Amino acid sequence: MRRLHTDSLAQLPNSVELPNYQRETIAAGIVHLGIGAFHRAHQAYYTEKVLNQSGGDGRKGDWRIIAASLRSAGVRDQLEPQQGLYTLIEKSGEQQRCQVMGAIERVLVAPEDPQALITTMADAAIKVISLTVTEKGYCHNPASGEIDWQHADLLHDLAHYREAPRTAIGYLAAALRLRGAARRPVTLLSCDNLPSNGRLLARVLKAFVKRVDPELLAWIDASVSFPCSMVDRIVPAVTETELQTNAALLGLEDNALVVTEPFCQWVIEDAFATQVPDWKSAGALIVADVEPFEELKLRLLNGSHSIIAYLGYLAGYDYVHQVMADPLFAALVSRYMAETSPALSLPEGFDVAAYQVQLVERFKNAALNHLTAQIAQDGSQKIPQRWLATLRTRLAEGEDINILALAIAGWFRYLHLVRDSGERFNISDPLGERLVALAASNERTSMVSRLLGVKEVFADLGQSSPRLLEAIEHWHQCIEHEGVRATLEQLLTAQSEAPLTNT
Ligand code: CS2
Repeated sequence: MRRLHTDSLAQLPNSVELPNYQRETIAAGIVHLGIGAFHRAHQAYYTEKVLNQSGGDGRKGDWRIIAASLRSAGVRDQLEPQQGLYTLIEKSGEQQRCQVMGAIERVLVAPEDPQALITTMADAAIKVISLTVTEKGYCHNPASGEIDWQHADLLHDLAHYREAPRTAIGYLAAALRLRGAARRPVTLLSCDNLPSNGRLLARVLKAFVKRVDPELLAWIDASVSFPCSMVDRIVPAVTETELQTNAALLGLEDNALVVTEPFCQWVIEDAFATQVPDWKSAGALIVADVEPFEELKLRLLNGSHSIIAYLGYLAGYDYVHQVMADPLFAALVSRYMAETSPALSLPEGFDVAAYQVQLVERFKNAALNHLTAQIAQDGSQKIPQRWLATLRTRLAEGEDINILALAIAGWFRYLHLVRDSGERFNISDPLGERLVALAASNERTSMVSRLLGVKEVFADLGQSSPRLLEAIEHWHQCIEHEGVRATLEQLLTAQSEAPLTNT
């Protein structure tokens, strides 16, 4: 079978949309760090829309993307033989829409040639450097949002960031050093699921620069902006089977395709130090304050996702839509959302009830094979912003905390690396080794208080609330002895009769 390539585009079925601009006439204006599936289905998708509007005459500007991978050569090796082209496949039920994307000009693999990436990031043509490096890529303490000086790669970068950094922070510091010397302002745009992601990036990066190059700080303050942004699109990792099925559908082999849902949202803070693509015309919302949107999305969408992931995975469900097809879990998710919503500071005029209904529909999308195990990764980096702010508010107001205690109990149970069926598994989390050891240890303090004592996740929450400790212990024991489904039955029946406000 032929590979997707400029020369093979004509072979695609007519229903597949193609770039309508001359790719080679449009230059790059963006460097993106973290070329995973999410970027290809989100920011690249908005940028592709802008490029398609240019109709080939470049009137929308030189906004193609030079993407970088900070670790492996995988995506470069998939995209390079395809000249950066890949297919975006939107799926919902039986519906599907396919579009070939041309926005990515090329992919750099950072460890192969760190200097090539640093000089590209510093190039005058580049106006925006954006990031999807996942939560752990910010080298911060998840509970406090401050830089983590224990981070091994960051310590490496303190000494070597000019020649061969390892972290996104090191690369940005090296590029800003060159940009500062040449007086080239830049917009640094975080697209990761973190609260006030732009401010977090600014805080960590400036703390690093303060140690390595303090004179640069004044220039950064004057010439670099860090807009916050809320990003939303469900993009499961693509499987080998999916590559094969879609190849049959397209009639071409495409090793870099991405499968996603039709829904897509991007809300960006209006804080640009440079020109940026006209993403607004592509549907992005440019607002003065992104925080209400971030909070809403992190706590309702991502918070539900994490509950679905840990409890669903333990109960034996591999995919999100399977979890949602189980009425007990659907009831749990709706209870979680109902308890999360009151503490939100919503964007003005926002219909949160409609948003919740839409989320449930998105989670039920059976055309997406979204693995619970994928969402369950990196829990230590995700849980603080997804569950704990709501938990703090509910504790302070004396509200029922059983759903959130159950969620945390589910995570703690997950750290025992065994599903309800007895099947064993491994986890992926930067704090994984320590967490698993704490979960397994025979020390006399209870397992729950040991895990609640992990400050990077819970800060002082463990010490401050005996009520929380008790509730987590209760639900953890239920899960351990009776399994997740029986536990849910107990919780949801008890709650519909009389809320267990005192546990
Ligand atoms: C998910 C997110 O893997 C996860 O942790 O919750 O990737 C989620 O699918 C996206 O944020 C949706 O916008």
